[in-house]
Amino acid sequence: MKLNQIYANWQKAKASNSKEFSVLIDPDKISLKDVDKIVALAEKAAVDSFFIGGSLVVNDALDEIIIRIKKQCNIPVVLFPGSSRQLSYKADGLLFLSLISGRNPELLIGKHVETAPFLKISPLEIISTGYLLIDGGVPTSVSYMSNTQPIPANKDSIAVCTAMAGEMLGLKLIYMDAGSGAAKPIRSSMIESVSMATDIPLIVGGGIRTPEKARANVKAGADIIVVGNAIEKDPALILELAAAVHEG
Ligand code: 1GP
Repeated sequence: MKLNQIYANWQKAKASNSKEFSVLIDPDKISLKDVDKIVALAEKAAVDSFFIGGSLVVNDALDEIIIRIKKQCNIPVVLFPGSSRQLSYKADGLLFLSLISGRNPELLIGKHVETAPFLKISPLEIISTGYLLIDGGVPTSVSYMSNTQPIPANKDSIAVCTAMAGEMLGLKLIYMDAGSGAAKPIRSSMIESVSMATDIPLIVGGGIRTPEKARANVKAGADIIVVGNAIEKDPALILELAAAVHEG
């Protein structure tokens, strides 16, 4: 288990109010050729990290994709696992997600107990993360697969109390997600309320398609913006999205 390098950088970035942009790669939706294209654009755009994961991940390309990325650049690769089987020692870190918006004990602690011995001996940096699923207007794979209800999009106070509880429990990050391909990304007012109520880094993703929304999110207090779907459709968007986030 590696100690604290990725997380320390996120804390440092938060302290200096510099905003980060992360590209989400779903191993089920990308070919190795597309990986090359995305890595080249990510280097050009000074992308801060890659998140790798998906709700299912039915193919076995996880290791191969990470090796391919790492051969071409030094951008950190962080696992964002949709299930406890999405584990690769080739990555740099892993978001150890607790689905605190839901009430499914398996995703609050059960899977963590099962995977703890493997993670303990792994070379990965393990980053405990309070994961909040927010209603994005359409039923998402995450809510179906996790058998949990998302927090209603307009209930800022529920998101705030959930994030505060996560921080008090000692989780190191909050990840607010409307789910991949959400029709409606998370509203800025909810991001602002959660950001004001907590001191740990705040990741926001789900349905972000434009530089304007990415910029609005960082202005509202998000520290790291994650985009997957829109980049799968148009990889060149990486440049505009990263610039919008970095300008903050
Ligand atoms: C999903 O937050 C991520 O878990 C990114 O969402 O694919 O909609 O950008 P998109």
